[in-house]
Amino acid sequence: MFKNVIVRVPSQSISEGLTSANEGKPIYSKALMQHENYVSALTKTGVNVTVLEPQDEFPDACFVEDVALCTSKCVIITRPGAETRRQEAALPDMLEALKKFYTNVEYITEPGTVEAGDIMMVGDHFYIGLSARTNEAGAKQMIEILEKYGLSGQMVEMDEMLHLKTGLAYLENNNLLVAGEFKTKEEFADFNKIEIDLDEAYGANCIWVNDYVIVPEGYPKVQAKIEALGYKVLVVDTSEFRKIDGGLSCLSLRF
Ligand code: CIR
Repeated sequence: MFKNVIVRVPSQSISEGLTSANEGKPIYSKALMQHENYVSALTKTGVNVTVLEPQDEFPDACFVEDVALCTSKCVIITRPGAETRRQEAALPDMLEALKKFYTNVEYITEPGTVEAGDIMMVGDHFYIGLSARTNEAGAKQMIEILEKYGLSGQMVEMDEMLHLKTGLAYLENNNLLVAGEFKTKEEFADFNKIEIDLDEAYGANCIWVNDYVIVPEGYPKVQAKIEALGYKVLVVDTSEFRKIDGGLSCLSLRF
């Protein structure tokens, strides 16, 4: 079960966020409303939500998932691979918030780069995607830190997606949503795989929070598959975050 969540309110500069999508710029007022709805959905799952202030200097800073890996034993502050995002991991309000919950604070250091959107937690084991943002040096450091605390990790090669969790979501009870390149990966062969069709691939970025699954609005096939597994579903519109390659998981740290 998760007790705590940290989010950051989007800033007006969100229109300048990094993107590979061709869907136009996020509309700030809409992004703010969608973020509020996201926080309301999280609150329904019973977690305490810490809400950090927007950071206009960092257009992608609302995607807090990338700057830290929160485990049951320690928090690991990452070193984002995207240069425009690197300093997000050092923002004082984030460090202060994390230190309220964690006494063990570790750091990824140069030449390592990691964005924690590339890391999927399954119990005490962590799958680490090697992406354009997370390199092998960073993944190695991450695994060493995890092992120091009795946890474990393994690397996963990736070719297509921005982040590992762009195309994977672990819903507990061995259930794993898989899209695109992850459908055939050997590493995930023993999971109960729920395959997501290409036309709803974005919908694979759901989050499990305390027996609820939060699903993005507009992906009816994904939603139906999750409901069929017996989960309580909460739906949140993420259209403005999608325009800059962001989704439900990226918008929070859950621990
Ligand atoms: C970026 O390119 O870094 C942001 N525009 C989107 C980050 C999404 N984060 C995630 O998937 N964990």
